[in-house]
Amino acid sequence: MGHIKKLLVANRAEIALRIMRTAKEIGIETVAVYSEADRNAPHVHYADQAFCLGPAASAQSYLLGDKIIALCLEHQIDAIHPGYGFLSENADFARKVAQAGITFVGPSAESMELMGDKLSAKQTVKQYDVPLVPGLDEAITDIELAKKVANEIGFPVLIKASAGGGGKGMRIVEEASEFESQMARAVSEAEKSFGNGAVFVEKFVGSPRHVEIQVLADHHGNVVYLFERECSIQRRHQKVIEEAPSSVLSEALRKQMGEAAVNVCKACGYQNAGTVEFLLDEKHDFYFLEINTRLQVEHPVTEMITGLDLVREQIRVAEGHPLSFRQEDLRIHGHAIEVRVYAEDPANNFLPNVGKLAVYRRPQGPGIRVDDGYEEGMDIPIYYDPMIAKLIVHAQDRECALARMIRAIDDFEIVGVETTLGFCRFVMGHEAFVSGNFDTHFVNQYFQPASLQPELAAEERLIAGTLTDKVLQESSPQPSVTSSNGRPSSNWKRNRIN
Ligand code: MV4
Repeated sequence: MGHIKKLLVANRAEIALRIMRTAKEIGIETVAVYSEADRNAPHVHYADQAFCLGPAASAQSYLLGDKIIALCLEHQIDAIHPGYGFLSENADFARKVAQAGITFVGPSAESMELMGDKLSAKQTVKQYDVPLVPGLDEAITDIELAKKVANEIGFPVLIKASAGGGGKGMRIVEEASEFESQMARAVSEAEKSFGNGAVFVEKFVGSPRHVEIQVLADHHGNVVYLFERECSIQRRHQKVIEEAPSSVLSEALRKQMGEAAVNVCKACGYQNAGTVEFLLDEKHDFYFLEINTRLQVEHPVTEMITGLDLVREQIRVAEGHPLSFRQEDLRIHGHAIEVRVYAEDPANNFLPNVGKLAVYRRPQGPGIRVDDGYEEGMDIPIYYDPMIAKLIVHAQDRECALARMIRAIDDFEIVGVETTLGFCRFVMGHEAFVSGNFDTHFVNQYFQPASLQPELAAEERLIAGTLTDKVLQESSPQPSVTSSNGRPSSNWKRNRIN
């Protein structure tokens, strides 16, 4: 706590840059850390000072908490921002940072621990009137009792690992006869993956939406919610598209969910920025799932609709300032959508497709924000998450935001690696997404690799345009490269000209 003069960002790529930009704006000196693979990365050049942590592998670089703390002590660095991933949700690291007298820009080790365990999280929030999925909030020890509960709530049920989260360690049980065998598998998986075999049982919510609430809590007991993000468009628990606000929340439901999220924070003594995840079912009943005790990848959509800088708020809270606004001061302004641009091949089961960014041109113009960590000519390293960029748009309403996102995707030129841009373009044009009528099954339900080639159909409809196109091509020949949106870039432009 106390004024921060020099901040180390224990992360890389876009989020490291994102955090350092705000730090510079508020007059804080910035320190980068990097691995040998990131020697020439933009986040290293951008910082006032930079230190190499070690070889490329995360375990030998970005995960070396003790080395990072030692650097802080040696170089008069008074705070650490962990970003997301890496050390961001490691309670032991947060504790050691605090014990070394360094400010951790995030929640306390205690609330991380309490909420990291799903059973203790459920037990913690249930006294605060937070709706929970029907089921047990204790580890199953008596299998007969667990079966009785499962029969009461009705099949299918879900067995979840208490130490799991983010979709890890879940098993669906369709009928009573499978209960024991699925339970045995769940326990052994949980022991193997987390070193903790505790599992519990919940009603299976079949077609949920994933709606999460951004919260901000200071060290003086003030907690506010910064509204919701709709994150149902995901693939194997990896979000691909996020938006704010959700097109299905009424004002009343938004307030209910927001207040439930605030109660989750109060229950665990939460401080700093956090995200409370809920499942929202078809009847629009909502259930608390977990709290993510970090700044999230998708935080920009919340920044766009609230006008706040979440990193600035995080730093101010960590310095001990009270929040400078109340719940009543907050309003939703317009609509924001984010798509994640990964170096993955959507035509090939989203396999990582790392390589050199031979061409890299960002879209520009009103209401467009690109958070990225690479430049043209750079290699995307194989060692880390293959996200290249986040493309965020903001507009007056959802329809305008959608149109703006389509324009921005079309203007984004990436050559050299396959990316998820074409997939995102497909989602933006899909009737279910456009209407807002979708859930977490969207990708499995609607996406096939063939969805990436709509220009075949478009071409037939655009016979009239072919002549114009010929003229265009003759007067200014276009290279016939395939851009990352999965379509020949010349076709892409032709479709837009017509
Ligand atoms: C569930 C569920 C259905 N019923 N719990 C996946 C991530 C983890 N945070 C919890 N998850 C789920 N929990 C009950 N009782 C369905 C999911 C789920 C899911 C949740 C949010 C976003 C995407 C998802 C994809 C598959 C399953």
